[in-house]
Formats: sequence, structure tokens, C-alpha cells
Amino acid sequence: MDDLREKYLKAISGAADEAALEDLRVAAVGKKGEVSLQMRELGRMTPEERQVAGPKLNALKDEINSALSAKKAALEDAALDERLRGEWLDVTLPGRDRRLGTVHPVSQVTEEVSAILADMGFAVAEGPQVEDDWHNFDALNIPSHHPARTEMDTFYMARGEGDNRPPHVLRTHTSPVQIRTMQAQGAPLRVIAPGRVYRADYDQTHTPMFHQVEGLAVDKDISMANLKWVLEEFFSAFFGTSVKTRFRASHFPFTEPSAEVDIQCSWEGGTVKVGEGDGWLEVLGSGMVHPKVLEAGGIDPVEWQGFAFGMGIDRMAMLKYGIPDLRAFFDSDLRWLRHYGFSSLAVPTLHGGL
Ligand code: 2NM
Repeated sequence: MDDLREKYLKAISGAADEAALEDLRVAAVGKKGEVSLQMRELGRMTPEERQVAGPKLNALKDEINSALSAKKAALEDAALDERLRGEWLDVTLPGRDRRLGTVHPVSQVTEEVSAILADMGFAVAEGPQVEDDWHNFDALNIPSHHPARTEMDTFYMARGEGDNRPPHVLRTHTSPVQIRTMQAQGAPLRVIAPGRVYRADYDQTHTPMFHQVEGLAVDKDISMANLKWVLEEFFSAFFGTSVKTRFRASHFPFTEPSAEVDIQCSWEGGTVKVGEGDGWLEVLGSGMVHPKVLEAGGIDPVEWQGFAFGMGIDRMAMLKYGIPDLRAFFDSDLRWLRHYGFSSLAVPTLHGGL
């Protein structure tokens, strides 16, 4: 019994982990452990022998069990100490510096334009960038033989053999959003549709993806006079100075009559200044919505009229912020983005003067 005591107490005190401790428990006091086997021998002893051996064996079993629990607690304490040494954290250290991103000029101008027009009662609408050719062309009175519909100018989606869906395109303007909004809401209606549009064009002043905002107001007794007021009000708010406009007769399939709109500017020393001088800068297309387009939108053209306009957001950003090269807009050059980008805290608001 003394040998057993010495053997197990020594092994327990030297156990490296809980698994080793469990092995020792099984070997000593488990069902077939050495101490348990000794206890079974009690039955074969004389009563006198049993009276001596029984309490001793019980005491040994208790002693081993206590040693096991004490060692288990010691191992747990040691493991916790080890973790605390490894996982400490100095919460008084200063945070790591991280470079802030900036808001792209296109996003900033989209917000500015939306804030001004929303203040005039226009709601913002969005729609899919992949459109069927009915919403992108037919509904807008652009006939199937029109050059804008050729693959020269428009990105057509590839179609698998046996795909019988109508042709789909990357929208070439945001007007299909206006069609969808007319169908969903009916008249009267005041809505703008900002977003990405796509045309197969790439040179100094054109990128295959660019941004547009279109406005549409449908009501009774709406005229070009209302359009002119809205646009002059808009440009003056956008450029922060009173801006005159000039309407020139033009042609679009979706408006009749149609007008191209110039804003007043000066050209001194190679820089353009909006709202002064006697020069003109073409920035916008517009007109009274064609009766066929109202009809495609589910609106009765006998009862309702509307004006519509469309302009390039990227170009408005270049003009307002003096950015010279359109293509740099979409190069994702971090130096350019940091130079022309806006703080995310400089959110344009009307009350903040945009
Ligand atoms: C322009 C020029 C003229 C236009 C037309 C419509 C619609 F869908 F309501 F008919 N939305 N935008 C429009 C009219 C766009 O962009 C140069």
C-alpha cells in the first residue's frame, strides 16, 4: 500500500496535463485500477485483517482522489496564467492611422443634383442597367432602323442559341427608368433618374460607361416655360451663381419640340467660368415628351403633357470642379481620387450651400 501511495502521488504531482491526470485516475481508482483491485481482495481476508486493511485502503483512495483534484486545479490555474500572459492588451495605446477613402466627384455631383431637384419636388427613381430593347428604344419612339440601335453604338447582351427573350442592351440612357416610373405611378409625376449608362464610344471626351441624370415632369398645363424656369433655377443652385440659359431648337425622337440648352459662360485664359461673360456652353438636351412616349408609359397624351431633360453628370463635375480629363474619372488612380475626391463628411445639402 505504501508503494502504491508513493507511486501514484509522485506520478500525479508530475502529470503534464489533464489527459495524463485522467490516465492516472483510471489506473489507480478506476473500476479496474490498482487500488480498486486491492479493495476487492478485502473479501478474501479474515475479519481481523479486513479491519486493518479496509480503512487504510479507503484512506489511500481518498488521498489519491484529493491529489488528483488538487493537481487538476493547479493545471487549470497554470493554463489561465499562461493565457493571461499571452493575451494581454494595452487599451491605452493610440489607434493605428488608416487612410480615409474619398467620395468620387461623380457621386458627389449626383448627390448635389439630386438634392437641388428633390427640393423642387422631383423624386429619385432607379432601374436596371441591363434593359430590354423595348424599354430602351421602342418606348422612346426610337424606331428599329435608327442608327443608335446598331451594334456600332449600343452594347448588346450576348445570347445563347435558342434564347427567345427579346434582345437586351446595356441601357444607353436613363429614359427607360422614366418609362417604368410612368407605368408604375401614372400622372401627375415629377421624377429624376440618375445613373450609369453605356455607349460604344471611347475618345478624349467619351467613355463607354458614363453617368446621366434625366428629369421628367408630367402634369396638366405643363410647358417649355416651366422647363426653362426649372433649369435656370437648377443651374444657379448648382454653380452657386445666377446662370442664364439659351434654348436652341434640336431634335430627339422622344421629345417634340426639342431643345438643346446652353449655359452662359466666359472663356478667359483657357478656363471656363459659368454664369458670367457672353459665351455659351452646351450642357443639356430637353423638350416636351412625345405623345407616343407618354402612351408607352401608359399616360393619356390628350389629358397630360410633360417636359423632360437629360444631362451628363461627369461633364457637370468637370465644369464645376475644373477637372480637365474625362478618362481619368474611371482610371481608379488613387492620386487622382485623393486630389479630386471629397471628404465623406462633406455631404452636399441645400442648407449647407451644397
Ligand atoms: C434627353 C433629352 C431630351 C428624356 C426623355 C425622357 C422620357 F423618358 F421621359 F421621355 N426622359 N429623358 C430626354 C429628353 C433626355 O437627354 C439628352
